[in-house]
Amino acid sequence: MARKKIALIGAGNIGGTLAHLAALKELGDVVLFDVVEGVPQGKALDLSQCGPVERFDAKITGTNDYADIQGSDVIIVTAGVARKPGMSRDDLLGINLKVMKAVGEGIKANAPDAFVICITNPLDAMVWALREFSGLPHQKIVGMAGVLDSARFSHFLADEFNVSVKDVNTFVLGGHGDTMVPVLEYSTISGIPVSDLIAMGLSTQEKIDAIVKRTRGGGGEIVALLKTGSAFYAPATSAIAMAEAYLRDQKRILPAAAYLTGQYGIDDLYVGVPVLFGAGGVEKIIEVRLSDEAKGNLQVSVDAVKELLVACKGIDSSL
Ligand code: TXD
Repeated sequence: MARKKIALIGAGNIGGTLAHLAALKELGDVVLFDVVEGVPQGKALDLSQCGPVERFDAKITGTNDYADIQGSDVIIVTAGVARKPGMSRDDLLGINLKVMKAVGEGIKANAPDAFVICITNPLDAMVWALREFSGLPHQKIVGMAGVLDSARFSHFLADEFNVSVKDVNTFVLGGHGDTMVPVLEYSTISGIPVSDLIAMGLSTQEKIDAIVKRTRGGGGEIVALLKTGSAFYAPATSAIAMAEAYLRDQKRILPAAAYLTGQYGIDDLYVGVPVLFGAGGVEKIIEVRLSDEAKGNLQVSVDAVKELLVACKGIDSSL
């Protein structure tokens, strides 16, 4: 069987880490694409030289030419710019929307059969726009946020209860931003709901509320510490889990920004929900029962995503 091919559009912090992880896990050969000349080629060469030490079989190349992504099985998109001081959210939206247009056209022309994972922010709007520009079927393109947000939530809970992260399962739904919805009723430690653990006196509602708040601001906390960029190790790890679920037909249920057609009462929008991932891409949207509070919070999150789409349509009249 021929090796799979993974194209990474954007060879920045996340792109480089994605390439490293994909090679270590031998998911396939890797093509790093960026508009900046030299960077994808340099990173590819550096990463290739990990091979003799780690003993992985993966060809890693760097390019500035979309033709080199031809035949990709998976494409992970991190291309774009991050918000800089003095830049409004709309400025960022305008710049990254243009980037999505270029990337979407590159995918459409060269790798229309790929499974695409978008990471670029503002996530829920960018994955929607990338779908529009690429023309891909909706089940073949998703946004990565929920795996990362849930990982943050799980990490904080494992710390609070002083248990292994292996036993913690959490779900964060909704848009990727301050309005995301960590769903407590589906957050468990070895199957024990967090609410039961509170009742057992192992934590308090106040402490869990603070963890929920910290999860929502998880990205900002790291930006404030790094000062020159945003998180990249955990975002890359999260996207690789999604890519692996697709490539190895794992049938994993992971939270992701997927296209909804009425599920959760949401139509024609990309929002974070539990998704069954397999060789078909998004094989099923899982509709879990939600409390009235979670439903209300999800609605707030959906409204925030809708506002971004209105702004996108205002910027690009072809949308
Ligand atoms: O959970 C999530 N979805 C996220 C999202 C978590 C963390 C970071 N998130 C977002 O990912 C972040 O706000 C950014 O929008 C992306 C990428 O983050 P990264 O840390 O990798 O950013 P870098 O290091 O600035 O890399 C971006 C690269 C850089 O090399 C640019 O030259 C390149 O994108 N770039 C392009 N590549 C291809 N095509 C075009 N047009 C282009 N424009 C810039």
